[in-house]
Amino acid sequence: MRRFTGTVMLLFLAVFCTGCSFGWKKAGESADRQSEPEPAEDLIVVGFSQVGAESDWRMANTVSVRTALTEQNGFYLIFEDAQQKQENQLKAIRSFIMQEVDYIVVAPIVETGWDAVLQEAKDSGIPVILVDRETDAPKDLYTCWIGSDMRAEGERAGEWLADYLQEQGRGDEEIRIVTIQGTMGSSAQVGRTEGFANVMADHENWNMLAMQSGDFTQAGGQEVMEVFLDTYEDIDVVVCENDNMAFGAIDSIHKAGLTCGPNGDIILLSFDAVRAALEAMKAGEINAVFECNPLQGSLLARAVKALEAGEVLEKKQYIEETYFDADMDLESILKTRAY
Ligand code: GZL
Repeated sequence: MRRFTGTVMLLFLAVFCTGCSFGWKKAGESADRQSEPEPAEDLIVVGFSQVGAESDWRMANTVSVRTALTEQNGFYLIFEDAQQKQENQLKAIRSFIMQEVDYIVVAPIVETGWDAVLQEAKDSGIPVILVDRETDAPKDLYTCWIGSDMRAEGERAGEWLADYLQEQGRGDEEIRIVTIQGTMGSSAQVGRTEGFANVMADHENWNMLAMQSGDFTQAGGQEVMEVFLDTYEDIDVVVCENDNMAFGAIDSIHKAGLTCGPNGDIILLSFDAVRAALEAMKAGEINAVFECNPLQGSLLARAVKALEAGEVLEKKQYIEETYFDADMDLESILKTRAY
C-alpha cells in the first residue's frame, strides 16, 4: 500500500480534474468510481488476474482467494476475471502495474506469452506470484508459484486405470481410449496429457483413438464426446481432463443410448474432484476422479505475508491432493469436502 499512495493521489486528482472514471474495484464489487474510498494505509494491495469462471473448480479457486485476501486479513484485493482470454490477463497485469499495487497474482491461462509483461512488472519493482497453472517464463520474472503437480495427476489416473483393468480381468485386452483435453497449452492440459501418456507407454494393448480439447467447459465436453461417439465404435475409456467436461461427456454418452461408470459401457475418468463430480460418481456415472485442489487462497495469503516479512520463499509450492473412486465411502467423503 505504501507505494500505492502517491499514484492514488495523482489518479484521484486526475479523476476530479478531468472527471474520467477511475477507481479501485474491490473483489466482486462494482466500483462507484468517484466515491470508491482509497484503500486504508496498512492494507497490502494485491491485483489478481484470474483465468475466468469456466468450471466449478475455477469458481472454488476464486472463492478460496477472495476468502483469504480480505481486508480483515490485511489485504485490498483487486480482482480481474479474464474470461479465458490471455489478452485480458495481459491488460489486467499492465493495469495493476499502472496502479502500483504491492503484489500481482496471476493464474496464467496458458504456459507461453508472459515474458514481456512479467519483465514490465519486474522493472516496476512489483513481485509476481503465479497460482494454479504454470508458465514457461524465466524463473527470475516471478517470486514463486503455488499449485498442483498436473503431470502427477495424469500418471495417477493412468496407474489407477491399469490396476482397475487388471482387477476386471482386462489387463491384456485391447483398450480403446479417447481423451477430452483441457484448454490447449495450459499446464493443466499439458501435464495431465503427458502424465497419462507416461503410463500408457507401459501398456501396448492400450490404444488412444483420439484426443481433442473441450476447453474445460461442460459444453465443450459434450460436443467433443458427441464427435468421438459418432466416429469410433466400442470406446472403452474416456479420460476427461476436468469434471465439467465429464458432465458434458456423460450427457452425450446417454444421448447415444450408452452408459458410463462402474457398471456402464464406458469407463469414465475425470480430474478436479469437485462436489458435483463426487455426487455423479456416487450416482454410478464416473469411475474415478483425480483431485486438483483449488483451495490455494490461504497458501497465497501466507506467501504474501511471508514476503512482507522479508522471507525468501520456495520457488514452487505444491498443494496436497489425492483421488477418489466409486469403491470408496463417498457419503462420508462428501460430508468433508470444502468444494
Ligand atoms: C487446474 C485448473 C483447471 C481445472 C479446470 O489447476 O487450472 O482449470 O482442472 C479449470 O477445471 O478450468
